[in-house]
Formats: sequence, structure tokens, C-alpha cells
Amino acid sequence: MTEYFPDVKEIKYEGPDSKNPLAFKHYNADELVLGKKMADHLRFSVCYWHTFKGLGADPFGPGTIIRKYNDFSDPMQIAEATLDAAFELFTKLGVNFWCFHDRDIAPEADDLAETNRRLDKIVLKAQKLQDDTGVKLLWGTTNAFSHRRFMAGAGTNPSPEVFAYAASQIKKAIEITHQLGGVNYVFWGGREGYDTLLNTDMGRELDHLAMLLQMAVDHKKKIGFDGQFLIEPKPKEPTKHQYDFDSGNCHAFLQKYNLANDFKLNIEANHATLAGHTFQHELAYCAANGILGSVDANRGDMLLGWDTDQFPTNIYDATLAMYTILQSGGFDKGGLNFDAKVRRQSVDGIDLFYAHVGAMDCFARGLKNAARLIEDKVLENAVKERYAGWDGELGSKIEGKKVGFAELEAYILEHGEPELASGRQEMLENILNEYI
Ligand code: XUL
Ligand code: CO
Repeated sequence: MTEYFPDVKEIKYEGPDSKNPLAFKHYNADELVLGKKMADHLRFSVCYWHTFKGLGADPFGPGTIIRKYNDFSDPMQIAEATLDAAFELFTKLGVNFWCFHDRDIAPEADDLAETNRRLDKIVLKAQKLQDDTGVKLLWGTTNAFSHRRFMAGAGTNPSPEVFAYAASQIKKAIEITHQLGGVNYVFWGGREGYDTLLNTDMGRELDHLAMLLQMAVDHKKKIGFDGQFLIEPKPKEPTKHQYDFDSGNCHAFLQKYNLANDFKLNIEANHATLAGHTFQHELAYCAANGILGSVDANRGDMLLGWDTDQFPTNIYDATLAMYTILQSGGFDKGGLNFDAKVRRQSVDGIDLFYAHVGAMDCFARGLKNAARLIEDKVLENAVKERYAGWDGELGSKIEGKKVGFAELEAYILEHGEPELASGRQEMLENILNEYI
């Protein structure tokens, strides 16, 4: 069989003293952290779209990257060769999961029936490669945003015909995700938003989006797919305003339309920062509301301000992210999917490996730092102490809903001005740095 990345062998753990750029210094799959294997905490996944289909195109120029698996005239041959290359990379890296959009793995044909036949053919091959390698599907999803028919959205399109097309496509994508044993299924509302309110009926579009998601839930039950449905928030790009703006916004939407029991969220770091939040904020919001499903691990560039989808390298952010994930009980069905692409000048196959090795090591360090923070209970104790008043007499009465305005007014009239306590932010920031 053709080897697509012949200059890379299996990536091994060599420890922090290694100078080998193609070795893990920190990610040691079987090493126990807080009693659980690193691989099971982190559940790394490679994304198909950027890693294998992204060729470095940007709004100012076409792709710069040439891959051997694209060197065929028949698009189905390209699809099959790409799948071989993908599983070669997954196994050489030692990741346990992958993710795809329907249109990443099989090219769209002139009509839906033929498109679905193509998908079926590729899915059979993917099934075999999964069985041979043990690599599993973290999630599947639908690309209902690239084709020109979706220029005005999929579920929120003003045309019911386009809505019907999107529904048909999602139906098939859920079915193939089920067939491949996918652990989750993601809905990212690319183009589910608006470019101008001058032509938009927002209320009607939101109702339609909810109807599409409800149909997906019904179909999931009908076919017995027990994967977790996930919504991936993003505030803008490609549209001016995306309806799945951030986790708080998605949560409100899910509750309004009675979908909250059927969905959790897939939080992407660069989407959080585009929404004006930190990555940790979005994770913390989900954790606080029991809706943390999975993570797209990447980063933006503070100076650029669009969705640059870079590989994560910031150990500080990874530590805080892993701290929040571990505090919320860790991943159940979710994982860390690298929704990230190499830069336009990184034209060699080996660059894909450098990128993933660095990102995996970054999160392995984040995990180990977070585990030490948890073991030492530094932040936990500081937070507990800060809220200690709520376990006292007054706090318990309020939390126990035993008092109202009148009793609280009487309390203040009797006790006077509350005593203030320092938030100790600087001290905690210094302590955190000792763990990084
Ligand atoms: C787009 C994005 C998507 C989703 C899947 O910004 O993150 O790739 O992760 O559709
Ligand atoms: Co994403």
C-alpha cells in the first residue's frame, strides 16, 4: 500500500529531555493522571477537513499545498486515497479518534442519490480502516454551508426547498455516523444567521432552525443512534451574525424550543474568543449548566480577529481548559478534536505531524498542570473560602428560600454595613503560574 507520509514513523513518547521534534515530550498515552490514562482523559481527535482537505487557500489566493493523495483525475479515487492517508496519519500519531463532514470524505455528485451512493462506498472503506486500526469516530457532521444552495443558510433558509435539502443531507450524515459507531454528532450552524436584517425574519428563521433540530432528534430515535448531539457555538463568520452565537445563547435557544435534554455543546477555543469570551469562560458556562459535551481545541490570533484555526500551543490556556474540564467530571462521550489547520507556508506532509505533536503535548501539559492544581486544591479551597458565608446562618436561610425582602431588610437594619473580603486575584494568579 502507498505510504503517504514516508518520512514519519510512529510517534513515540521520549520524555521531557528529548530533543526529537517528532517525539512526544509530555503526552504518554498509558501514563496515569488522577488514576486514569492520559489517552482516556484527553481523547484526541484529528479533523478531516483541515488536515486532509485543507490546502492553504485563503481569500487572497488558492491552495499552496500539494498532497500525493490528490494526484488522481477521478474524485472517488482521491477520496479513497485520502482515507488511506488519513488512517496512516492517525495511527502514526497514535490518536484514538477522528471527525469528518459528509462532504470531506466523499465528493458531492450531480444529484443527492448519487452523492449518497458515493458516501456509502467510502463509509464501507472507512469502516474497514476503523476495524483494522481501532481508531474510532468521535463525531460526524454535515457540511450544509459550502454549496451555493446554502448561501442563505440551511435550516434558516428563506426557501423551504433548501430546508428540505438540508434535512435530507443531515438525515444521511446521521445515518453514516451511526453506521461508523460515531460517539457524537455535531451541528455547527455555518450560515445559520444573517448578513443583513433588512431582508431577514429572525423569529421565523429561529423557529425553522429548531424544527430542523427536532426532526434530527426524531430521526436519531427512529434509527436507534445513541450518540450525543452537540451544537457548536460561533458568533460570526461566515455570516455577520450567527444564531448559535455563544454557549449562553445556544443554551437559551435549546431551552426555549424544548431541545435542552437532547443536546450538549461542542466548545471551540477560537469561537469563544471571537465571541469576546475566553475559552475557559465558555467551558465554565457549559460546566455550570451541565451541557459540556466536547471540545474543538485550537486557537486564534489576538492581532487578527478572525477564525484562524491555529493549532493550540498556549500551555496557560490548555491548563485552565483542562482544569475546568476535569472539575466538571472530565469527558464522557466528548474529546479534544484539533479543529486546526497548518499555515499556508507549511507545505510539507511532515508539518501536519509537527502541528499535532505540539498540540497533543500542549494539552498533555495542561492536563498534568490541572491535575496538580486539583490534587493541591489551591483554587478549590480559595473558591470555597470565598463563598463560606453561604454555608453560615444567613446564607443557608437565603439558599434554603426561607427568607424574603422583609427579613433581609430587618437583618441589614440590625447588623449594618457588610464586611468586605479581598478577592485575592493577584495572589491566585501568582500561585497559578507556579503550576504552569
Ligand atoms: C467552523 C468549524 C467547523 C465545525 C464543524 O468554524 O469550527 O469546522 O467544527 O462543522
Ligand atoms: Co469547529
